[in-house]
Parts: sequence; structure tokens; C-alpha cells
Amino acid sequence: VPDSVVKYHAHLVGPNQCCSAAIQRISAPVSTVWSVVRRFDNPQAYKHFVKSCHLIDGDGNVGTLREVRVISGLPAVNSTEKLEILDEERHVISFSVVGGDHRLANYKSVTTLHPEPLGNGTIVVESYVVDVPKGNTRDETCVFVDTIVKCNLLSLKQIAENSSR
Ligand code: A8S
Repeated sequence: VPDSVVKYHAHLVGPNQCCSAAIQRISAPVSTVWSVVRRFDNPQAYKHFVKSCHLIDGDGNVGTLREVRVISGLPAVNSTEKLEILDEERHVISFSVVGGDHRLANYKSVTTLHPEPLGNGTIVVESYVVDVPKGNTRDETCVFVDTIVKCNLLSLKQIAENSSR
């Protein structure tokens, strides 16, 4: 396991928080996957639960704030999110949830891309930490978030593989 995986995915987890990670292999080069993932202003490119997104403050660098609106049917309306890390060399992006009408208080995720040791593919690692909402268990919270994260990573895979074909 590369050092960068350990370093970026070691979260501080509070007593009422939960933390998990998902991994996705993609048959496309890191540069192709990164070109999709790095766009903090355009999460709807691969996150299908996102209906729209606009920047509130900033120009896409660290500290930029966005407001994401989610599709109906979720226990959420919108989310205000801050770009925490955008490392173009190491291919690391991280954002935190700083507000909005939803149940995932203090959500923070880190996504890192790694070239496949053999071949031309990419390994994506996405980890998160989030408060366990009142009325839910740690397990329920992880199942809910894991579902969203895995959907996003599968969609990222499809988009990156199609555009590198
Ligand atoms: C992401 C990851 C997550 C997004 C969650 C987990 C969210 O946008 C959705 C539903 C919610 O209930 C919470 O990378 C929130 O975007 C789809 C609005 C934050």
C-alpha cells in the first residue's frame, strides 16, 4: 500500500462519528479519471444524485465553496461544501460539508487516484468520516453513505472508461 494512501485516508474519528472507505478499479489512465474528479465546480458530471451545483465563493482552488442541490427522493435538499485539498501532482481531492439541509453533518471525504501497478488503469480510493445522525446507528449511516459513494465511483468508472475508449 503506497504511503499516500495511509497518509490521506487516516481520518480523525470522533466518538459519535463513523468512517469507511470504498475502492474502485477503473480501466482508464489516472489523467483521464483526474480530469473528471478534479472539477470541484462540476460534481454532477459523475455524481448522479446531484441535480445542480454552483460556486458560492472562490474559483476552484482550496477554500472554494459550492452549493450542491440533490435530486428528490433523498432525505436531503442541498449541501454546502468546501474544497479542502486539491493536489494536482498527487491526485488528491478532499471536501467537507459545512452546511445545508440534510442529515450528514460534518461529512468529509478524501479521494485519491493511484496508477495501477501493472497496466494502464487507475485505482480510486475514497474514504469519509461523518457524524452519526440522531436516530440512526453507526451501521445505518455507513450503509447509506457507502451506497452513495459506490454509486458515484461506478459512474466515474463508466464515464472515464467511455472517454478513454
Ligand atoms: C459525495 C458524497 C455524499 C453526498 C451526499 C455522501 C449528499 O450529497 C447526498 C445525500 C444526502 O443525504 C447528503 O461525494 C448529501 O457527494 C447525495 C446532500 C450531503
